[in-house]
Amino acid sequence: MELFTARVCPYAHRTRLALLEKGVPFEHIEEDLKNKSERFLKASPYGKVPALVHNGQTIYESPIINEYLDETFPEKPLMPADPVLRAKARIWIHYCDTYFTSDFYAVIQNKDRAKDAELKEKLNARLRVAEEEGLGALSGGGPYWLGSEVSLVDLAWFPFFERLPAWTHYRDFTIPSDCPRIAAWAEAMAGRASAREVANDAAYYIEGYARYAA
Ligand SMILES: N[C@@H](CCC(=O)N[C@@H](CS)C(=O)NCC(=O)O)C(=O)O
Repeated sequence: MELFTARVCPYAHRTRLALLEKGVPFEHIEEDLKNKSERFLKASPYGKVPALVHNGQTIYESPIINEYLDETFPEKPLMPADPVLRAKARIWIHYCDTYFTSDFYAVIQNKDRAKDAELKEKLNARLRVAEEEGLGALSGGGPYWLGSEVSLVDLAWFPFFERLPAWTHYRDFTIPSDCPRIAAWAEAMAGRASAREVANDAAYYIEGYARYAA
């Protein structure tokens, strides 16, 4: 199994986390996204990481790769067995990709300082929904999104929180104080062996996002 990935990419981190959590061995291919290899472009029709090659098949798009891995390697499941909970898990992964990420990147990419407060408040509102309707409804005693077991929901969200030091550095953005469940969740996730293995330090992200934030 080959995984095309990039250290900077939160979506690629999702798949590295899933493979590590499941204990599935893989060949890690670090791709230079500014100078993409022929091999990568053959495996990734959109030219994006992550892309997985397994048994001669190419699978791409991080939520789809992660579900493929969970179904192909059913030991240590990362999705709940109950269909309703599976649907809820997908709803929160979809919320992350459809609503949260666009407002998250809008904060760091904004060039008009007069709009910073408004954009940060929009992002806070997204997080409050996740706090109440996501973790509040599903995590019980936690510490993970769906309770005591880590799931693909956690792996979908956490890579953005690992990058938070850059948002704090450039935009003074932190997890709002009325989202204590998210704060505790992010801490629990950061402590997992998988997260520690893929982690980059704050300085790496601060430098990496400088161009976005300028
Ligand atoms: N929806 C995709 C997003 C992946 C993505 O945006 N990857 C970025 C890096 S973070 C990429 O490969 N960009 C290269 C390019 O667009 O040329 C997923 O979930 O896998």
